[in-house]
Amino acid sequence: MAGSSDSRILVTGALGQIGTELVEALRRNNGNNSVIATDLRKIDGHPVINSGPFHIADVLDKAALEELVINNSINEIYHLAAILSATGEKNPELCERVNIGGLANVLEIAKKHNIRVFSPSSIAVFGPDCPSIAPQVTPLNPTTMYGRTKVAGEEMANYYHQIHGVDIRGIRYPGLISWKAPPGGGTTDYAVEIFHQAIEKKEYTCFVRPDTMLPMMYMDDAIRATLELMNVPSKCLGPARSGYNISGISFTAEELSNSISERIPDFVCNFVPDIRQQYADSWPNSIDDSDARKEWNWSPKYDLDQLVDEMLSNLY
Ligand code: NAD
Ligand code: AKB
Repeated sequence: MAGSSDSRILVTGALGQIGTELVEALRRNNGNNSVIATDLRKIDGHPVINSGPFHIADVLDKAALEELVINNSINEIYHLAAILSATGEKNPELCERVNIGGLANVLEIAKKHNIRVFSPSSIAVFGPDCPSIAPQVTPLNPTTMYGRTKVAGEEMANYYHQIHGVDIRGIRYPGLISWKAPPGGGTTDYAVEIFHQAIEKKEYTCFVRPDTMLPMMYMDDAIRATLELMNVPSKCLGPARSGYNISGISFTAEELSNSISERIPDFVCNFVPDIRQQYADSWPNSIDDSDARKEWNWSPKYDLDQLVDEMLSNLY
């Protein structure tokens, strides 16, 4: 179980937006040396590298990943390495290779060494035919390569669970908003960039229209959801186990900008949509998370005002 003294954890993509905070939480709960952080890149002085074991590892190098698993007696993997939506549309071949190939390697290693896996999905699994409040079960017809890899990832995870008994779990994270690490090339990045620019320049050019409404979540809620899901007994989880809908807050880009202006009165936000508008338009406005609430008691804590207060007070 996550949080138990015998957890030996490996995190892929550990220097990214989520990994930076998830590794911190996992090390707090399990001890620094029980959490082996890995990433394709190294960032000097990064808190993940300074606070415990770190190795460079490409998730496409299955042999190297397996060696790390064996040498460190790993029994749990948090597989965060991925190419996100906007970067993925610039390089769909890389997106497909990393997101599907990396997960395939992790699943094979998990099967062979009896490892529990957390593998994130995304609201990007939904497409334009999804109702504006996305149900847990609905046709998944994403327009982006990233979304397609996430649908495939959920299906691969279900297969390894059903056929090979691998204990794998996942969450369809909304757009995540945080201040400790920058976002890694997604469509929802505007909701983080706006805070940095509001503080540094009092001006931001937002790449989606003011009326763009997307499901979002403060990082503290996402980390708590991840740990809570991994701590639930496997028998409590239903067919959504590889990609639970979880809901945080939905707001338009204009509502976010107005909320910042209430706290920084001379802040000006301009709206100049680019290609990322199309990806945003293909995603739902909000999320029905009743399965997660019922099966593992999921409930978000942060509303828009709390999120904006937290972001500004931590970035100032
Ligand atoms: P990120 O881009 O910030 O971090 C991903 C990390 O993976 C980076 O540090 C990168 O160096 C690493 N990486 C890329 N290719 C690699 C490879 N071949 N081998 C090893 N490492 C590699 O992403 P994130 O926001 O931390 O997202 C983590 C996971 O959560 C991803 O699966 C993503 O799809 C999912 N997710 C994130 C969000 C969000 O808003 N941040 C929302 C939904 C889902
Ligand atoms: C992205 O915008 O690509 C990510 C996501 C919602 O998966 N933040």
